[in-house]
Order: sequence, then C-alpha cells, then structure tokens
Amino acid sequence: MKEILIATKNKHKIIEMKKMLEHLGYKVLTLFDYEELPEIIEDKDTFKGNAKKKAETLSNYLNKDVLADDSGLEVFALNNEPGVYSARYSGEDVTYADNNKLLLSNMENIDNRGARFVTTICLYRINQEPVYFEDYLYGEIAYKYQGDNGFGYDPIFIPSGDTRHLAEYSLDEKNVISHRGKCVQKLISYLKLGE
Ligand code: ITT
Repeated sequence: MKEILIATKNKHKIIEMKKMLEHLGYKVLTLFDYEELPEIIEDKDTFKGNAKKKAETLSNYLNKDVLADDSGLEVFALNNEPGVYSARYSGEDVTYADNNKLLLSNMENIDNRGARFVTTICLYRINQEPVYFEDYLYGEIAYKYQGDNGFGYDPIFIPSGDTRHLAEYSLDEKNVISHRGKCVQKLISYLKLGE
C-alpha cells in the first residue's frame, strides 16, 4: 500500500485530508505517528513559505516524502488579516473561539464582509523539486456563530451563494467546496498522473 505523511497535528485537517487520500488507496501517516520531531516555527509571510518549511524540515529529518498544508482566512476589509496568523490571531495558545471572537469584534462596524479561505499544499519528495497546490473558498464573515461541525473559523464563515455557515456542512459537503478539499483534489490528480 502507498504511504503518505501529512506534516500536521491539526486533528481536523487530518480527518478532512485522510478521508480523501484513503479513498485513493493511501495509508495516511501524521505527526502523531512519530515520537520525537523537530519543532517547526511557522514564521514565513506566505502560506507557500510555511508549507514548504514544514514539509522540507520533516522530509530532511525523516528521510521520507512529506506533504504539508498551510492554510488560513483572508478578510478583504482587514488587509487580508488574519492570513498566515490565522491560528494565533488573538495570541499564542488561544482557542478557535478566542480567534472568532476577536475577528467578529474587529468587523463590528464593517459592512464589507468578503473573505476567503486559502490552502497551500507542498509535496516535498526526496531528491525532487517541491510541488505546490493552492485553492480557495470565497464567502462572507457572518455576524454570529452557527453550526457545530468543522473547526477554526467555520462557525462564522458563509460560503458564497449559500446562507448556511460552513460549520453546518457535513464533512463530505465541506470537502467538495472547500479550499482544502479542492487543493487535495488537485494533489490527487497530480499523484494519479505519476502512477
Ligand atoms: P498545522 O500547522 O499543524 O498543520 P495549524 O492549525 O497550526 O496546524 P495552520 O498553521 O495551517 O494550521 O493554521 C490554520 C488556521 O487557519 C487554523 O488554526 C484555523 O484557525 C484556520 N483554518 C484553516 N483551515 C480552516 C478551515 O477549513 N476552516 C476553518 N478554519 C480554518
């Protein structure tokens, strides 16, 4: 069976990506399958830079092909914030609820609610040039929370053309339209080409 290591400890990302990749016949490994790993500081100013840093560091350390996802939310009226700082928008060691609360408060008097989720995936294979995939989910920042599914900013994000919040989508529904789902589809098409 083909193996693929995803360089993440984000359990929600793992659930979303695992389902799609296992469907294609991959055994999916994550950082939870290793005991001691180098700490990786995500200090680049682009999603691509951080995705490459995660994949490259771990590939060199484990001598293995590695896949890394870096993602986040860009709010147009806030100069694309929180962007690469999406996980720590309201500080270090914060919860998704803390970040959502800060974002809603920063958007209090803003009518332009347009935003997009971004995912960049870096496929870093030994002795090969890294390959990148990127995709987006456009929508609007809601005024209140709704839904219990998903993670991160899903409860306050309404995908374009819908009235439901992303946290009201099932896993399969989210994967069809989401930044990460579409990005993984691009990766899968690429991997199939090489078979
Ligand atoms: P890893 O670096 O271990 O993969 P992470 O949670 O730190 O996990 P990122 O650096 O990519 O991941 O930060 C992504 C943040 O952006 C994440 O913590 C969420 O707040 C937000 N985010 C990303 N994808 C999202 C999604 O599909 N739905 C809601 N929020 C999302």
